[in-house]
Amino acid sequence: MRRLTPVLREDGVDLDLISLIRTILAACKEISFRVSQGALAGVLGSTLDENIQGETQKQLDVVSNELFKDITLESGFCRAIMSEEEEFSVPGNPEGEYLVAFDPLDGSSNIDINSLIGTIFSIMKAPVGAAPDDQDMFLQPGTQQVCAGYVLYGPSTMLCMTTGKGVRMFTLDKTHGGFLLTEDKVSIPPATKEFAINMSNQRFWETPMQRYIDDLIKGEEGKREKRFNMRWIAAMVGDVHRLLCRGGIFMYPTDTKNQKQPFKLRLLYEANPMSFLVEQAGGVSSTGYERIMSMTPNNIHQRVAVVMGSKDEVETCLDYHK
Ligand code: AFP
Repeated sequence: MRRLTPVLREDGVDLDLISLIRTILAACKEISFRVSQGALAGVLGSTLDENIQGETQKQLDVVSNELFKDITLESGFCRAIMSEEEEFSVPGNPEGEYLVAFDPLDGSSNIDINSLIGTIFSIMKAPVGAAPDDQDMFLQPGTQQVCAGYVLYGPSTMLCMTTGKGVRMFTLDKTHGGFLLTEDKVSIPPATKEFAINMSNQRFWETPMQRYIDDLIKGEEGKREKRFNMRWIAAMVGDVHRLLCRGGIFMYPTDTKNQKQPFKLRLLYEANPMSFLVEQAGGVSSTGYERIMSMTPNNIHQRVAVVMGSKDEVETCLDYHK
């Protein structure tokens, strides 16, 4: 592992952070290649194991996790990393400046049907003097993220990223292997007529969410006086990509389907990075009751309720929760 001292460019940009982001993109390009090979790479289907979340692991989940983990740790820029697929954080270089939390392959149920999936990542600074095996380093609010993004493996492979100065999208040019800037200033329209929620859970939601969705479904005949459309990709990365492109509201609210687990989405490597992107693009992100990025996590695999997207629509939804 190489010795790291932060090197700042004249404009204050940390060159180590740029190198770390490049490393992450190298891992994602490799995952993109495996994903595009599908059955030819022999990585479809499930393993015999469950991950720490108690969910069946797909072979591609495991392959992507190993690739992402090995490449980021090998770079030497990370004090530690943590992943949806790992029970504990994994120590890295004691002199590494950064922490990376990631979901190597979000939307696992889409793998075998050749539908949208992606890698989500969040980068934070490692606290000064903290040991690489100190897992509590990761328990920082989302406001401490220095970079967040995702790589979407769709008809084209796209990177969407923020370092806190707006959101940019890039498209992977497979002819020369680079991510080319294709959207310089992503901006979510404040109003929308599109919502995304798993309607099959309706009877398990809290009353405010039931009432809000009822009013959307009533369309022009209800108090909202306009017709709404619904979309559900079953991969947060795909649903959030859509709202970053054309607006919308995405929700995975509290439910009583499983009494032991009232929330579905993970704070550190799903909700926080997506909230950073959404807020940087002019949207709003909340649990329904509080700003997601202000929450101090109490464990590395903590789950939260999520309501995010177009500002006016999310605020309307939050009014139902007051
Ligand atoms: P994985 O992280 O296991 O791939 O799950 C994906 C996800 O957490 C999120 O990306 C989706 O929005 C959500 O699950 C879909 O959940 P449903 O099973 O309720 O459609």
